Amino acid sequence: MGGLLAKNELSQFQKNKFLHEFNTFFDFNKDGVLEWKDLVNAREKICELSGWKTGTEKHQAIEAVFSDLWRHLQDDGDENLDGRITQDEWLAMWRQLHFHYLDSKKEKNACVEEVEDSIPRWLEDYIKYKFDLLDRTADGKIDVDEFEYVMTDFGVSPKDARTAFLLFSYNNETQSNQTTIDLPCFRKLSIEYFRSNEPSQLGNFITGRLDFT
Ligand SMILES: [Ca+2]
Ligand SMILES: [Ca+2]
Ligand SMILES: [Ca+2]
Repeated sequence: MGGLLAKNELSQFQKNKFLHEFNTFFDFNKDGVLEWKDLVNAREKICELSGWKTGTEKHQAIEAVFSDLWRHLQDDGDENLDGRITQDEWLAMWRQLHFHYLDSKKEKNACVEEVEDSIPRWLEDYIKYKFDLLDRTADGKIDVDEFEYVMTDFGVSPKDARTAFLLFSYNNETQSNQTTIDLPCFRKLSIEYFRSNEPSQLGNFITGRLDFT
């Protein structure tokens, strides 16, 4: 029985990916806890990077995205309701999603494609937000220069960012031009990042880090 539970648990490899996401893209003041002010800092940094001034349509749109994101994170992640999401609470939230995913797969008559494609609303919005953040020219595609530009701003080395992009855009069958990534492809790779326990999967490189083992 213990063996069965352990089999379903998040692996260290998966935990490393979730913690990397937490530390790089959420916990802005690097104090190990996620709070509303981290999201405000992230939001303002992005507005500054993009030249979106307070009161403009773009600024208001991203305010709404971040408010929604925080509400969902609190609902799903803040177990003791103190307005702070610790790393343990963060991992517990992903563990719940992981268990839910494994349960759905076991359900009778489960449609495999639907299960693989199903993620919570907030994660859907978050992936879209990240895509928009990376797509600096707003043409619906991410290229290697855009990826490097944004990732280095989040502390990734230019070399790692470029290598990661070349890896995850490699052999991308959904694109005619293999040097760019569109939203459906980015979404698929992101789901792989949040779900896969297989180090060779291309989605693992979507945050610009090359090794989580
Ligand atoms: Ca923090
Ligand atoms: Ca908490
Ligand atoms: Ca672009």
